Amino acid sequence: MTLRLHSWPTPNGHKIHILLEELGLPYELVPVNIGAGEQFRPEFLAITPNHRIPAIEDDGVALFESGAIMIHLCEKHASPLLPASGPERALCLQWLMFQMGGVGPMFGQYNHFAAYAPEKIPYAVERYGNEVQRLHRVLEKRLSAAPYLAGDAYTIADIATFPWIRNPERRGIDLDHFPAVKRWHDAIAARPTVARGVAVLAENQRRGPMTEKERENMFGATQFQAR
Ligand SMILES: N[C@@H](CCC(=O)N[C@@H](CS)C(=O)NCC(=O)O)C(=O)O
Repeated sequence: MTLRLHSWPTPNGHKIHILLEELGLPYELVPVNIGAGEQFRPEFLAITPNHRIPAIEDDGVALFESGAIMIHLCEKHASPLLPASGPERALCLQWLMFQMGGVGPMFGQYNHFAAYAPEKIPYAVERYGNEVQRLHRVLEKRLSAAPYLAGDAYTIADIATFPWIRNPERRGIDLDHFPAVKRWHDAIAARPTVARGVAVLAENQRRGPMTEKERENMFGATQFQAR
């Protein structure tokens, strides 16, 4: 049965678009327009009660959370993008969790308060802006010591983190101040598989200010309705 991927062109979606290109796996793409509220459709809620992309259906298994999806796909296809054992695997999972628990949520909150919040709350912008800077410094330290996050090899830890480092200007980051992160970013961006991954659904990428309807779906009562 063909793998089905429910996704949209956001950093969390791009992780899986890139991984599937790296694995060379065919898949059926089901776009979920999160600005239009398609994440609340019953058929999507049946796959993920968390109503967020990405999610997959694979051989009768429905999975959400991009990190779990990446681990599942690499284990199923015996991919070295998740080292099979030993310290390489532990380090890969460590940096994957650093992305899932740190980079993603903190950068997301920064975007929200800097770009989308209806009122400017300086404390929130400053707090998450500081976290964005701090997390870049952690990455800089690691990538000054090793070519990739888990060590010598490119892994899903890099794939998960890369989409959050693209477009650094959106987070007030100048990668010239983080030369090791820049070297790592440029090496990953040059991979044809990555270029193909970030091109998936690119024509739907949101540009310009949010409409009232998008704002309502993402941040309003619709988002927080009990389901
Ligand atoms: N921890 C989740 C985060 C997923 C997530 O936040 N997805 C966003 C797009 S990047 C989404 O679907 N948002 C829809 C909404 O907030 O309703 C993962 O890594 O899969």
